Amino acid sequence: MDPLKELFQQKSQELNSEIKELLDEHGSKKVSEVSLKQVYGGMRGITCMLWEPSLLDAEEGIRFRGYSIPELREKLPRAANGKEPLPEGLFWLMLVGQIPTKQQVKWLTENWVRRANVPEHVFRTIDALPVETHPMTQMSIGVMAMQGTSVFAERYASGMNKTEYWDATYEDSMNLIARLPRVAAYIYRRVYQKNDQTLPDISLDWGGNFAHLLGFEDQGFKEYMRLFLTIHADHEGGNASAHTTHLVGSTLSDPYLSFSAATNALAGPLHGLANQEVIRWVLKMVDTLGTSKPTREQIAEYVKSTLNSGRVIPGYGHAVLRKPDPRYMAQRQFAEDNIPDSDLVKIVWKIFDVVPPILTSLGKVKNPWPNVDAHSGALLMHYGLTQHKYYTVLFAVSRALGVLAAQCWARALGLPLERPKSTTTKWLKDYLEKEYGAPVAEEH
Ligand code: HAX
Repeated sequence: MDPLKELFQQKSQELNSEIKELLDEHGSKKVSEVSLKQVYGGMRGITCMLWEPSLLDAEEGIRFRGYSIPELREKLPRAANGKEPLPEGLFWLMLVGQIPTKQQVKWLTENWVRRANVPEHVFRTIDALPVETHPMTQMSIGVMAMQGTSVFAERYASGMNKTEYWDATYEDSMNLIARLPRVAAYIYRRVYQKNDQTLPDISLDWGGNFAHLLGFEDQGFKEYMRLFLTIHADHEGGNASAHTTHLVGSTLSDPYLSFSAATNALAGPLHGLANQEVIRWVLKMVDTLGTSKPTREQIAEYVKSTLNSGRVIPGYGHAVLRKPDPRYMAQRQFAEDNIPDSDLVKIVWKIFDVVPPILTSLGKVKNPWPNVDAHSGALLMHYGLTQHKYYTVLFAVSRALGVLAAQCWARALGLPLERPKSTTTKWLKDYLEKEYGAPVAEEH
């Protein structure tokens, strides 16, 4: 058994016993209650799912196994001469709850290199799509095309014992994560580089090699990719891509099926597609205003015209966060340190000055602050990755780390099929009347 798998098995056996005791002793105690507003309001704030890799606090932002993003940038192993964390280290941390040593991360990088071979038919499947198909659709289909290689599906078909589900899920997760940069970069070069494909550089780490496969050898871009792939990896379990992975996986669909579904959730403009939408919106602003150095007043007018046309300001707001997103702040710091003179980056910073008071003045926006997607586009543009329809694919590659670590845990803990209760407005009205004697409106 490989060292990470062995450690995971040990940790999961420990947590399994802990959970058993917890449930035996406290199983019927309440941790959350549900209001009518939450039933109609997208289930915000209902604590009802287990997700071990990370936890989100509305004020403070995300913590991965207890570590904040600034702490991860400090503590996780880095590439030689690099300053940013290696995403491999974060995967290790999310899976087993321990910051890995440099040697452990080296082992993981090398292990993923060995698993990275993508079957040829996956590329032919992608090739069958019109080249103008959105890159996220190509990504989702590329992941699905690998499903025939699922260890979980194969072992399940031959009668796997349920105590071994975690092992097969671990194998699939490791293989899928290892292969993703190749599939994602294939799509990029197919769509934007006249299908001029390149080979992996097996001397590089996972993020560095992804940059190389995309065609970027600049060290600054490689460092940004490592940071990007680390900070987008997980945001606890309730966000749409994570929850989708969990829901689909809870039917014992294998990691390829559930992660492909997650990419479809990520492709929505209120979720991961927001990184594409932000840069489109900023570029349109520059175009409309006719200047690459707009004033705050000009930006404010543009923001108001977007709102007046019934659209959201992309990159702002969040379902849980109530402060500027630390993932935004980490990218801002990276830009301050590395590319403080970029016009686009300066616009992104000015937007941060302008948008929150305007959103607050609407009186309904719960979080007026920037989220992770507000900054990435300006950095990617600076390094020459200008094809914004591709940006969400980068997010997807990163998101695999968190959601697949969580799926390993779901299998190891034997989490059941997810099946919350839904209801109807009629049932709710009857219930309110019965329980509270509340007068309710007549049916229309
Ligand atoms: N611009 C304009 N209006 C906004 C807004 C924004 N950025 N954010 C929220 N609002 C509006 C909502 O549309 C809603 O209006 P209605 O009542 O008229 O429907 C109202 O404010 C209350 O919404 P909320 O409770 O503050 O926010 P939600 O939890 O419903 O939604 C969203 C959270 C992220 C979807 C929302 O803030 C939004 O649409 N933001 C812009 C899109 C975006 O940046 N998405 C990426 C989020 C981070 C992420 O998942 N990245 O992958």
